[in-house]
Amino acid sequence: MKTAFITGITGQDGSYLAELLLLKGYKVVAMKRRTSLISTDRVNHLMDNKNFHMVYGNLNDSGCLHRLLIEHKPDEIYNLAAQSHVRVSFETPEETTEFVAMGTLRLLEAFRNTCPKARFYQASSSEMFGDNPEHPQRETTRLTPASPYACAKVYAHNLCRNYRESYGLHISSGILFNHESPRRGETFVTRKITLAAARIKLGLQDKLYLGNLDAKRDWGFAGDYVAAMWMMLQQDTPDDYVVATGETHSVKEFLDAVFEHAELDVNEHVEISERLFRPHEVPLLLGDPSKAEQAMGWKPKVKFSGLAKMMYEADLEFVRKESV
Ligand code: NAP
Ligand code: F7E
Repeated sequence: MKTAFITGITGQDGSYLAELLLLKGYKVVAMKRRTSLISTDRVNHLMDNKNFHMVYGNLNDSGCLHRLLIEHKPDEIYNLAAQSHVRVSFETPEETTEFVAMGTLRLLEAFRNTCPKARFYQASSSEMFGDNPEHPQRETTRLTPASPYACAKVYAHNLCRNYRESYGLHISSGILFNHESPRRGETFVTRKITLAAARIKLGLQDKLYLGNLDAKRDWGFAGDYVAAMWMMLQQDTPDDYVVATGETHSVKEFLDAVFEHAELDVNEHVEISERLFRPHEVPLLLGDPSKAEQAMGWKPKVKFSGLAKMMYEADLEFVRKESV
């Protein structure tokens, strides 16, 4: 039985990845940090699985990371933990850098010193392309990060390549474009829209405040994207891959798709708030996933309108249950 070690288990991707690995027969050792409120909603359904082991840890704590890797001897390490909100990274740049950049360095050192035969996945991001107008963006596109979050991800991405080349380690970075799901954090724009639409539909909310509606993103489904993470670690040779749908849509298009499906009027319920604009916007992300498709046979199954409907329907159900 293979053992996988996952950081960021309480997040969106951690939960889908753990499900996938358990189905594939892995033992999953999942690291969570201590929080004052219980944060395991996304993985509570896995707690009874005898192959799922939750352990406390933090990317801030080198000693703890070393101890966990020595104790559990993983075959695969998935580094998903991060302060992952771009706008928040402008408000907490030091904390974001500490977790995203230094946290990755600490985990890489623990990996190199304790279990160098393991395989390592790094959660890199399309935000690293920042405001580079060149598109579609691929593995070779120049990185011009436009936020503290993206700068920290570029550091971690470069460090992973450096450790791979310097020490011959099996490290792959997935440059994942935005991926969403009913488990997406409620402050990311897609989930904010689907949750608000559901609440408006059920008469529990009237207004939805949004920022820049013109930004364009390449949105896919998180369930499809965690499969690409696993595939990367099954390759004989480690490498970096763009994971995307190859389609881009504006925030306005996502809003319209959801409100149309919900039979709601955008003009009646949506207002623009300057407060929600960012100091520096990433105007357009569009990925070219052809390398992932050719090398690993990876293809997204869910596309834009299917994703919008899936998220809205799930939120309608969620809000109904919540309001009983
Ligand atoms: P998410 O939902 O925000 O989850 C982040 C996870 O990291 C949470 O479990 C969080 O724990 C944990 N975490 C934060 N700081 C930590 C620390 N110091 N020590 C240990 N754990 C810590 O993010 P996601 O959407 O699943 O994304 C997963 C990874 O992919 C992240 O690295 C993100 O930056 C990257 N990424 C995401 C996307 C996307 O579109 N979703 C695209 C590209 C890359 P708490 O629950 O305690 O906060
Ligand atoms: O913003 C605009 C906002 O916060 C998308 C993270 O997972 O994907 C995510 O980062 C767009 C931006 O995601 C609101 O200005 C308008 O242009 O959903 P988001 P993000 O910043 O693209 C990347 C790949 C990651 O790596 C990150 O970890 O939507 N927007 N109005 C808004 N955004 C938010 N959050 N809230 C609004 O009200």
